[in-house]
Amino acid sequence: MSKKLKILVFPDPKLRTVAKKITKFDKSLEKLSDNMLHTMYDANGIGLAATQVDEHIRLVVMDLSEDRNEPMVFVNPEYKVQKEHKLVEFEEGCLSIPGFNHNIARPDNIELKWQDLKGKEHEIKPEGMLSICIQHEIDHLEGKLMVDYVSALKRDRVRKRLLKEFKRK
Ligand code: GNR
Ligand code: NI
Repeated sequence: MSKKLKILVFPDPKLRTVAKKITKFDKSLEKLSDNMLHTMYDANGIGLAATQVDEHIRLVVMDLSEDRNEPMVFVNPEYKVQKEHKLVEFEEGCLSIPGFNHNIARPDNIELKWQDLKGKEHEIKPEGMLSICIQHEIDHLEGKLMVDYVSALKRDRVRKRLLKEFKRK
């Protein structure tokens, strides 16, 4: 059975941890990705990085399907921005910053590499939501959050609100 994990909320300093590369492709990695998918579905998210559940390894789960039945797992995901690219804005949300949505500009043309749970390597040029979402998730693995793209005033406002809201929760 999979377990629901606790999602860290900004400004928890643990969200600033840089995640370590995964080198062991074992049962415990499978189990964590199952638990992360369960946690993501329960929270109605489209993606989740291990950092958000206080596991500081380079693991991301995602499901971009309408019916929420196409789980994806990315181990050690990395991307390169293509020379030919535009910045495209999209209104993003984050399970670690509840109630905060903001337009974030990201490159639309990337080359993505990752490994699966068996350690096999994959490479694609993603488009649309996959491109946006994987960049958002890789930011988490680097300790970076959506609030880092907005003004200090907005960041401070959301920080204060969430500190109050999540005090002793
Ligand atoms: O559920 C999520 N929705 C979303 C919408 C637009 C851009 C990125 C995302 S990811 C987010 C889940 C989350 O916080 N992942 O880290
Ligand atoms: Ni997020």
